[in-house]
Amino acid sequence: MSRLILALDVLEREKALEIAKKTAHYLYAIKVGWPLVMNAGMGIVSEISQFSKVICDFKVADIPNTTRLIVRTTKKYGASGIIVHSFVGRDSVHAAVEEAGDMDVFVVTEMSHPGALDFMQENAEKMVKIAKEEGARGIIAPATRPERLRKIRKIAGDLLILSPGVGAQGGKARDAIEAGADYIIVGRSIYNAENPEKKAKEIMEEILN
Ligand code: OMP
Repeated sequence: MSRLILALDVLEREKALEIAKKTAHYLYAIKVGWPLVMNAGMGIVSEISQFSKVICDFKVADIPNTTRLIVRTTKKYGASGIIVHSFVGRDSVHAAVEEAGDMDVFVVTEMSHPGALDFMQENAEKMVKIAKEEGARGIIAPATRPERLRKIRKIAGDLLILSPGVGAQGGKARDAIEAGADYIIVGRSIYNAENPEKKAKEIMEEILN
């Protein structure tokens, strides 16, 4: 099975559907976030869900009640997973997992961009602990810092690790897999490629085993 997740951060519904349909058979899932949903509406989640798992990257960072409402709505549109922040605290992650039921919850830990060093890195291990103890399905951890990924893998237990930052942000898919990532998240390198289908196939094969 593929270990590649496409971050479908394009702004037009038609383009999104075209790329999604051409690449889906090389992917584990398609990640849809604010850029696409704000332009195409939540209906795009249901449309893509007809032929692929959809993980909604809403990076929810709110009080438990608002978190519940967002998670419930995301589920209603057919998503198979949702990404939430953990820096807001354990109670919000707890609410997300409880409300999600059989939908997967992925918790952001240390992010892939340089700004993650300002606040997130020093708290990453606490965030992993919260994700684990609250029963999340997995976490997000950086492909741009394989040494951090390795450390996070050691404490993550059964949590799946989804790792963004490959390609446009400088990370290497193979390095992230070797450091313990279960799935690689790739956006621009695929959707901006001249042939997104070919690019998805290449990366899928690179991280197959
Ligand atoms: P590219 O940099 O274009 O490959 O896209 C990466 C995707 O992963 C984007 O959708 C980001 O919003 C997302 N992402 C990160 O890049 N870094 C993180 O730490 C977390 C995420 C995420 O939660 O998916």
